[in-house]
Amino acid sequence: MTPTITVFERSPDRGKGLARDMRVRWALEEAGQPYEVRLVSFAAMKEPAHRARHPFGQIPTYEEGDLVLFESGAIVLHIAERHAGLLPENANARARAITWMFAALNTVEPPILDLQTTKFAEADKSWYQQRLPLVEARIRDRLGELANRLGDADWLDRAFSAGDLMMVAVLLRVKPSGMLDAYPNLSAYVARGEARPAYKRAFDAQLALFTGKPSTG
Ligand code: GTB
Repeated sequence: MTPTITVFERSPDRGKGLARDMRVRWALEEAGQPYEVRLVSFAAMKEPAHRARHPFGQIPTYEEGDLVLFESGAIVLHIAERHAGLLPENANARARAITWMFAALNTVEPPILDLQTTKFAEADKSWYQQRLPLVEARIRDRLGELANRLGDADWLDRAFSAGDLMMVAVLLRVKPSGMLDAYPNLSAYVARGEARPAYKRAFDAQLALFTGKPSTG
């Protein structure tokens, strides 16, 4: 059964792939699974019909027959568990890949989100200039630790997995700030993710909503 995902009708990033449907699209592309897209406006997201899919009135969601999921991490894990290509067969390696998914979402993404909140919602506050370097320092701590662990490896635990997909998706959110540039191995890691054909297909599909040009993937 072809799943349907919800995405922004008009993403504020104008198709730069920063909204969280991108990670779901990428996982579906890695798994070779076709999908349908339902576009939702900011207003429609808060209506009962969408809240039945997503209690917090957000995107992305995932519908497959009777199954309705929200939370990008849960959706990517669902896809990875049901299709080959995103989780290793070996039980311990699989558990480690899932650990990296959680690390991306629970340890690396929160300070990155904090920076975005600080810049977009707190820039007019009297304490903004004091707070900004503290938030940036917390990101640098995490990036430094992650860079040390990755070293000169291509991926976090040998072969590419859903753990890398999620980590690259999270790091892409900090890339526009320029903070990644201080960690050449992380920049190269993100570039490896972006170079994957499945990533490119997912990126082109979401960008096509802005350009009006159909994606060619
Ligand atoms: N924990 C949830 C998940 O991982 O699925 C978080 C979902 C979430 O934050 N969704 C956002 C949303 O629906 C879109 S991704 N926001 C609308 C609302 O809350 O009313 C966050 C996002 C939005 C826009 C950009 N951008 O334009 O660059 C990047 C990321």
